Amino acid sequence: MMLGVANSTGLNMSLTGFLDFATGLKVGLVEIKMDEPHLLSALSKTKQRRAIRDIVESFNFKYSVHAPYIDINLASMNSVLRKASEKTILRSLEFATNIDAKLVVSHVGRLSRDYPKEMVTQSLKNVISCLRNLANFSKNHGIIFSIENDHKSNDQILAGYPEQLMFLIEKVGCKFTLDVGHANTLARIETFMDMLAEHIVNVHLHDNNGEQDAHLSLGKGKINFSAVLESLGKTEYKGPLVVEVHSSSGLEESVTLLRKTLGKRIDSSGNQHSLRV
Ligand SMILES: [Mn+2]
Repeated sequence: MMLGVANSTGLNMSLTGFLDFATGLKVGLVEIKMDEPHLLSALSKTKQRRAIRDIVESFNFKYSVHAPYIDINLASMNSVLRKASEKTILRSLEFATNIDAKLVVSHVGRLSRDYPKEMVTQSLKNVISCLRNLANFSKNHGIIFSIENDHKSNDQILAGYPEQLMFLIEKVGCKFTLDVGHANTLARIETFMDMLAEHIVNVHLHDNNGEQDAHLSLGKGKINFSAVLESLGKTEYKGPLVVEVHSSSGLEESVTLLRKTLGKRIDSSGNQHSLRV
């Protein structure tokens, strides 16, 4: 398993600043979350895309790409917004090919609580259509496309519970990013591994108390990470473990804690993304 970290908009760091920080943590992988305004511009401007590629290539990390999720909704009933969302994620897949990232993760989106529950069926049809296009593009470009499990929300979630994820993954033919913190707001984390182990290609780690999606440092909430990592080990998962904590001190503490917990099971060589396809 390779240890990684993800940037987040709340950190308010430049890309170079974050990659310098990750270098100090001695992790092998960085998951680039594209929602930072200076990264979003790479989706529409060639010059900016090249500048970011140059920065990324000047560091010695493996990279994965987290497609934008802010304002993005593949489940929108508004086809103009839905198509713009699909296009944004498609551009993120193109960006991944530019920086030689082999894995992209995307959120699925939600149906607003203001719609009647019956509309979930139509919303799911829309989601599946978008995700199939994105999965096909990924397949043609040698990228592993994964969807991430959602957390508890007042809106109608379509990819939160293991059954929902299984349905989408089978319909679309994509892979799964297990977000352990999100899972903890909805069901027993082990249930996700029991049902979806063969599809997991990426794992996000952060803590919470089971209610809010707080992205706390590992150990600051109620998740038993030793137990989670042991269960994950039993599934023979060998992919990235990406710390997705929303503070720089929290990222640092969490990486230290994971090193202690995992010891030799971490691949720090940075040589190869060990992903099952
Ligand atoms: Mn996540």
